[in-house]
This record gives sequence, structure tokens and C-alpha cells, in this order.
Amino acid sequence: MVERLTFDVLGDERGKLISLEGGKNISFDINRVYYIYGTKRGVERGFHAHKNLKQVLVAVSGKCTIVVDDGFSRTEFVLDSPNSGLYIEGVVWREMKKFSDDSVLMVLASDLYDEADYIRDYEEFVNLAKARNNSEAK
Ligand code: T46
Repeated sequence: MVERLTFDVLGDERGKLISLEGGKNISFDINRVYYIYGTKRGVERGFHAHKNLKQVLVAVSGKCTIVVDDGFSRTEFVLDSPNSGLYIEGVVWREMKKFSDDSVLMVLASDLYDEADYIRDYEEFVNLAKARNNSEAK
């Protein structure tokens, strides 16, 4: 499942503030936060799926493009605002590209880092995505 999120902006005369809270505007408990910045021009990252991890991606500065693939079709999302997020859950292949020089991509994750949760082989991903889709259809 992939869903675009829009966060409320708490602004006053001093500027803007956005609050992300596990179990409230973020549907899961947040166990890890990491951010990707200083990305060199032309670099593409990701190229993997997760078995169980839930994540919300937010471009807190600058801009980047996220490609998501559920094993059947691919969709591109541009993240270019701190008040917009992309929720990704389930077996979804993701690629990140077109990072602006000032891009800071912050990711909220439901679990601690675990390499065993990654699927880094595209064929293995497609097989698992199709198997999960078939079992959900029954
Ligand atoms: C994802 C996309 C959006 C850690 O040690 N701890 C961490 O929490 C993370 C995220 C990474 N690492 C290590 C593992 C690698 O040696 O940092 C290195 C770079 O990680 P990776 O190549 O997986 O980074 P990306 O940008 O391809 O993918 C990351 C996340 O790993 C992934 O979960 O969904 O961002």
C-alpha cells in the first residue's frame, strides 16, 4: 500500500512547524528516523523492497522523486514539500532519484534497522508480491 499524506502546518508569525506523532498523524509507532542528504547529482538509491517495514518519507528540504512498484505497476511521486509525505507499507519496491542539491529526505520507520527485512533482488520481490496478492485474493 502506498499513500500520499498531507500534514497540518502549525504556523504563526514566526514561521511554520509540523509535528509527526506515532499513532496519530503517523499510523504506526515510530521506532527509527533516518535522513538522506548530500546526495550527489544523478544518484539513484533504493532498489529494494521490505517484507514488513512501514515507512513515511518526507522531503523536509528540496525535492526528490520516489518510484514505487507493487509487482504489477510502477508509479512516480514527487516529494517537494515538508508538509507532504509518502506512506509505504507491504511488499513494495522503491527507487529514489532526481535529488535536488538541497534535498534532505527524512524517513520515519516502524522498526529498527534489520537487513533481513530487505529484498534486494527484483525477481525475488516480484515473486513474493504476486504470492501475497494471490493469498489476499483467497
Ligand atoms: C528505504 C529507503 C527509502 C543503517 O545502518 N541503518 C539504517 O537505518 C539504514 C536506513 C541504513 N543503514 C546502512 C545500510 C547501508 O550500509 O546504511 C547504508 C545505506 O543504506 P541503503 O543502501 O539501504 O540506503 P537506501 O537509500 O538505498 O535505502 C534507504 C533504506 O535503507 C530503505 O529502508 O526504504 O532508504
